[in-house]
Amino acid sequence: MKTALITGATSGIGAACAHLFAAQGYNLILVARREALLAEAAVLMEEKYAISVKKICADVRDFENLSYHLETLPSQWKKVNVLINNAGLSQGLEPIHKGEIADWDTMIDTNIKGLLYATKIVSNWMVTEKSGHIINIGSIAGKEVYPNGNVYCATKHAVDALSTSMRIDLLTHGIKVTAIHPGMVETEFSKVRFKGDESRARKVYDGLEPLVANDIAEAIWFVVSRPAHVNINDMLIMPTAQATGTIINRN
Ligand code: NDP
Ligand code: 8X3
Repeated sequence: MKTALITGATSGIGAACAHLFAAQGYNLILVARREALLAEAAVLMEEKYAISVKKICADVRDFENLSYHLETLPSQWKKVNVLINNAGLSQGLEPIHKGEIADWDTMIDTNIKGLLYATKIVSNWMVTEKSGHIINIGSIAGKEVYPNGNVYCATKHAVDALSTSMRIDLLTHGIKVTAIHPGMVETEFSKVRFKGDESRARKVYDGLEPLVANDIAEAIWFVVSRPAHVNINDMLIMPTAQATGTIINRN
């Protein structure tokens, strides 16, 4: 049986990937901070799909803790076939001179450093196995910048750059690296960006049909299920109603 490690598995794109990979018979290592949601997902998936789940209740920003949890897994769990670096968030949407330092730190620490921490640990295991596939969740915000997106866009541009770097560094180790860049996906993303302001979050999707998390999970599954000699480097996936980060056809 194959194993996928998914960061940010308690909601949105990560949760949808967990379901889809479980349905394909993968055992799962699920990483996130909300313990109750992790436990609920693990029970549901083990019962529904007859697979095994390891829950890692950890913050990807804390390398020591993440490393402790992952490195103390039984050795059979370290044969990870697919790493989905999905944990990430935006905090705030303000012009640069009004941005909150705490928000910037959270985004940089989660979206860049957290992704690097999980990659450092798991890519070492993949190098030992001489195989593996790393999927990094970037964004349209990693391909272009939009007003007030500043630091979030910068973190996703970093994910784009790191994906290419990883592909180069891991080339001779038989490890594939793919960056998936979604446009607007209706998840908890906007609620988190606007710090629980649900009505502001809902307005983001007013008058258009956004992507849903499963659209992205299905694209990831397509990427992962290609033959061994095929790698999809990069995928930009948008709602039909969204042409660029800012040009949106609203009813
Ligand atoms: P959600 O808010 O629905 O999910 C984010 C997930 O990340 C949650 O499971 C959350 O779990 C986890 N997470 C956040 N911070 C941490 C942390 N420090 N440590 C561990 N886990 C963490 O958002 P999405 O599903 O939309 O976002 C997933 C990824 O997709 C992100 O990288 C985001 O930037 C990217 N993206 C989203 C788009 C969108 O429009 N929604 C578009 C383009 C990219 P918990 O709180 O339990 O830790
Ligand atoms: C999330 C998509 O355009 O809201 O990465 O930044 S966007």
